Amino acid sequence: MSRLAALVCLGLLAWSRAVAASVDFKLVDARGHPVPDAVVSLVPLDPAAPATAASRRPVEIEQVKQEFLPYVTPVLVGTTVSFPNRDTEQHHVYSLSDAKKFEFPLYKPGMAEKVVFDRPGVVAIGCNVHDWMIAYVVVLETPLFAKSDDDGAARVADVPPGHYRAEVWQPRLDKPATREVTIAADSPAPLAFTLPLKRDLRIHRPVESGGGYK
Ligand SMILES: [Cu+2]
Repeated sequence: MSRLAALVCLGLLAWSRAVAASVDFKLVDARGHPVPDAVVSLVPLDPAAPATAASRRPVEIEQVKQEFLPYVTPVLVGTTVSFPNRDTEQHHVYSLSDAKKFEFPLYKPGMAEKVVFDRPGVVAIGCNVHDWMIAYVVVLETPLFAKSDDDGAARVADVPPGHYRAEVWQPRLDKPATREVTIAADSPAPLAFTLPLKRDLRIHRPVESGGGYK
């Protein structure tokens, strides 16, 4: 590549970074309470959507105090997830989901099997020994995603301007909430969603067991 071409490429790269926007999501339930553990994503609708840096860095879902941590993990399709057992006892980790079926029977402390999530979809993971243990891996085809925090806030960074379908997935939604949005180069207004959540059907564990969740 000539020096001039290289300079032009660098210039274009800097320009595309400069015009990329951060898109904030603000999620509440029907009573106005913030919704954590939701996966938000932006699916490009333009025919020639600009390529974005894909994030396939390795991800962990550990077992600690007879819980999976984290509860919800969004990943780009093709990501490897390891499942380290950092507990003092054996688990039996499994998924029956279409997007990825797997099973680690007799899963002893110190083991750390890996799974490549190579198909899009939601994968529910359980433990045959401890019925309350549950985790979700949300496998996405777009690298533009984030997970909401305790304030119901999620930020997707480095979004090239364009036309997108904004999607929100949460374990207590019957189906993802979606909306078409146009992202401009300047700071867009936050995308506010009111989510019709179902009851939380997770099994609540006694506090003295040391586990549980809010
Ligand atoms: Cu278990």
